[in-house]
Amino acid sequence: MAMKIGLAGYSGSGVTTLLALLSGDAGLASRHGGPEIRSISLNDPRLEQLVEVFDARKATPVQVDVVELGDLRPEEGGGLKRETLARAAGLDALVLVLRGFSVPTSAACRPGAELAEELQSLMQEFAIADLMPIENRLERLSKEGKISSREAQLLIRLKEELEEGRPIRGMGLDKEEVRVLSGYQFLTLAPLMVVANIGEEGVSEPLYADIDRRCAEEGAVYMQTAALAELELMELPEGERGPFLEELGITSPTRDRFLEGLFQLLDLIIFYTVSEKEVRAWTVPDGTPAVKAAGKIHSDMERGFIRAEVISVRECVELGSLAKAREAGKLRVEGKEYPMRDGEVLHVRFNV
Ligand SMILES: Nc1nc2c(ncn2[C@@H]2O[C@H](COP(=O)(O)OP(=O)(O)O)[C@@H](O)[C@H]2O)c(=O)[nH]1
Ligand SMILES: [Mg+2]
Repeated sequence: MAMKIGLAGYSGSGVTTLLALLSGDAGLASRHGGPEIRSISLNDPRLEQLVEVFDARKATPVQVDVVELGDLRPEEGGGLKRETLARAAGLDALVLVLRGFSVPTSAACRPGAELAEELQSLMQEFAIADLMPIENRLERLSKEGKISSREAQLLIRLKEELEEGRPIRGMGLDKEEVRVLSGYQFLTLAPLMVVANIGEEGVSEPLYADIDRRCAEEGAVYMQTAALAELELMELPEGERGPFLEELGITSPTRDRFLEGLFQLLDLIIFYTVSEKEVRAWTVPDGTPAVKAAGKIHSDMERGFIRAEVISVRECVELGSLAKAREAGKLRVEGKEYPMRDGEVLHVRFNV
């Protein structure tokens, strides 16, 4: 299953422009329909190398589904709107887009002036949206005389936190508590990335320090983009973009930095499976036991796991095949608990 990332921000902050840039679908930016979803795949030189070495017929990169959440205003009396909740179901991370560029129609707006305030205000809205279903549920539980139940007691703790404007994610809930809450789709529980859409003007050092510090406090990954300008450059042939990107201070494309940021936020690594039929990239949290990584490929592989054969992509490319790697004694044999690291080829021996 592809990762699912939610994109949200105040209207006019550049959410759709960012999605257009991330997906390479420039036409999206001028469409003004409802919220959209795009699947984007990771540029992955290691995958390309493996495809070449194995002469594979198919290459499957890491895919990320990016969903615009759309309208964030709470439904009267009950949390986020039904459509918004549906789009937010099962998010792996939440990305907030802040408007840091000036608009000609509002003279009062200084570029990047209030990034930290805008973040604060967005988080406040999410906190309110998360509060509403809690209040409704607590009312029900109280009427039913279940206010001392574990669920009610947990909800009361969440309520106190949210009323202070603090996100649930910072509460250090344990796995069991998170499981109890999984039906609610709380947005302040999702890992957070912040994208400041700062436009061509850039952002001053003190403002940068301010928003950077706020994000660090929230455990959020922070990045900057000039979404519209970079999108306009997409019209140029790839080879001609360099100097213009440099002028904008863009060292690597937003799309790449966005995905890097996500990987950092979710502590993910990539491992690969290889055959002539298909070379494929998979993501798991850093240090995931080999048997769980195997389960990601197929549940039978987890159930009937015998051992893992592991080699780094670099060595695998050098040696040219798994058979040769085995001959050269470079294919390591590892057990169930072996912690997977970034950039390894995994071959699972299993029996069901
Ligand atoms: N100057 C400037 N305008 C931008 C930038 N990003 C988006 N815009 C413009 O801001 C307006 C709103 O953008 P849009 O992506 O539709 O915002 P959304 O409402 O958050 O989806 C559009 O007219 C965009 O062209 C930017 O980086 N600089
Ligand atoms: Mg939009």
